[in-house]
Amino acid sequence: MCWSPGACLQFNNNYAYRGSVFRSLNGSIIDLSGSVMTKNNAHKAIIGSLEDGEAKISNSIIHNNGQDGTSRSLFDTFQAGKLALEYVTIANNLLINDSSSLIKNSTNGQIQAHSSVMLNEVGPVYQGNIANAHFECVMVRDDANIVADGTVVVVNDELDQIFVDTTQGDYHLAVGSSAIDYCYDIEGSTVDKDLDGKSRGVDHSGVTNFYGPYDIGAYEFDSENDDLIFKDGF
Ligand SMILES: [Ca+2]
Ligand SMILES: [Ca+2]
Repeated sequence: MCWSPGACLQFNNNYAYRGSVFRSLNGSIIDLSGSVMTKNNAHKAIIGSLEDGEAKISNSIIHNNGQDGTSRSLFDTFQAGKLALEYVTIANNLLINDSSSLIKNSTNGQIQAHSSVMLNEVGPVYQGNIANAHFECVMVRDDANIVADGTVVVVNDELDQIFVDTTQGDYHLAVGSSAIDYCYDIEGSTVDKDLDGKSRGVDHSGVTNFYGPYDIGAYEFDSENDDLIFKDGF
């Protein structure tokens, strides 16, 4: 548990050749919830390298990594590596070029991404065997290589239409964000609070539900407080 709502775990300014935040090897399991990962760099797999190991990441924000412009991916998997993302916000990461991807599945790894904002600034979200990856309730810039039976939506919205203020690292959802009331309750999900400890699945009366009342990414839109901020700002 975290002593206060928000980012319990911070992974900042790490560098490694491969996997600057973690490497999951030979059956090890990493479970990260409530983390913010920023300003990390690596030659390959800025955040995590899954080498016959597993990682589950939920209620977390992965932003402004790779600013030295050397990395080809945020995550790599090798052999039987497994990566599961749930309620994760990914934006503003700098990968090396169009042959980069947020997730690279080099061999036969298993990828699952649910209820997440996964904005790919260059290259696709995913590279690898499409049969081994499942994306459900995910917002992307480009859906190349993403399995067709998932609920994935391509958006062109500017960052300040989606989030409150990314220049200040604030990835709460902006008023009118397309991430609000986006998804249904994913089967098997164990996440019932957001990164601030607020309930998931709050049905905002002013927003038509896209697939359902659950917001995607690290935060559920707080209609009471976030609307007050909006009103104060005007
Ligand atoms: Ca909602
Ligand atoms: Ca609604």
